[in-house]
Amino acid sequence: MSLRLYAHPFSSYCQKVLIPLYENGIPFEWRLLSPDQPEALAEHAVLWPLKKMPVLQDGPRTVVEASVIVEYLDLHHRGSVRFVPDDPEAALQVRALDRFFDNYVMTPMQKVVLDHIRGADERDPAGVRDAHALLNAAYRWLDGHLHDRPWAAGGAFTLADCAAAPSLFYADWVHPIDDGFVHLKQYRQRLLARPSFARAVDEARPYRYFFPPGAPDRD
Ligand SMILES: N[C@@H](CCC(=O)N[C@@H](CS)C(=O)NCC(=O)O)C(=O)O
Repeated sequence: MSLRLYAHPFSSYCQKVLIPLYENGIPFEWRLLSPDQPEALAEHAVLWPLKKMPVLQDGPRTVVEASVIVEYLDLHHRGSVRFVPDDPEAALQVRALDRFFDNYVMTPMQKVVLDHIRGADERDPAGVRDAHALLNAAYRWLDGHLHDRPWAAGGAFTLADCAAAPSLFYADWVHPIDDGFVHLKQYRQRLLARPSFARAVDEARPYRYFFPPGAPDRD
C-alpha cells in the first residue's frame, strides 16, 4: 500500500480528503495523529514542520494542503469519480467554490471553535463577531447559488463538495443555518447522505466530545 494519510477523523480538513479516498475506494494506511501515537506524530512533524493535517505520503512524495491532496488523488490515483473536471473553464469554477468553502465557511467556523479553547483573557470577541457575520453572508450567497444545482459546481460531485461537506457540517453546529435558507439546508443534508461523507462522519462520532463548544445532539 503506497499511500499513508497522517490525519485525525474528527478534523474537518482531514474529512475533506477522506471523501475522495472513500468515493473511489483508494486503499491507504491511516497514521493517526493523536497524543497516544507518538511515532505517527514524530513522522508527521518531520514531513510537515507546520504540523497541519492532513498530510499524504505517496512513496517518496509528500503532499500537503487538503485541496492539493484531492487534486493529487484525482491525478495519480484516479477512480470513476473525478474531482476536478478536465475542461479548464469548468475546473476554474470548481476551484473557485473550493476556495469559497475554505475561506468563507471553514475559516470563520474554525475561528468560532478555536476561540472556545482560549483562556478567558485571550478571547477575541470582535474576531468571533466578524466570523459569525462572514458565515451569515456566506450562507446567504450559497443559498442563492444552490437554488438550481444539486452539487456546488453543478450536476457532478467535485472537489468543491469535498470542501463543502465538513465545513458546512461543523459551521452549522456553531452558527445554525437559518430555516429560510432552504436550498443550503437541503444541500447540507445531501452531503450528509453521500456515503463517503457519511462514513467519515461515523468514524468521527467517538470524538465528538472533543468539540470545544460542545457538539449538538444531531447529525
Ligand atoms: N490549509 C490547510 C489547513 C489544515 C488545518 O488547519 N488543519 C487543522 C485540522 S482541521 C490542523 O492541522 N490543526 C492543528 C494545528 O493547527 O496545530 C489545509 O487545507 O490542509
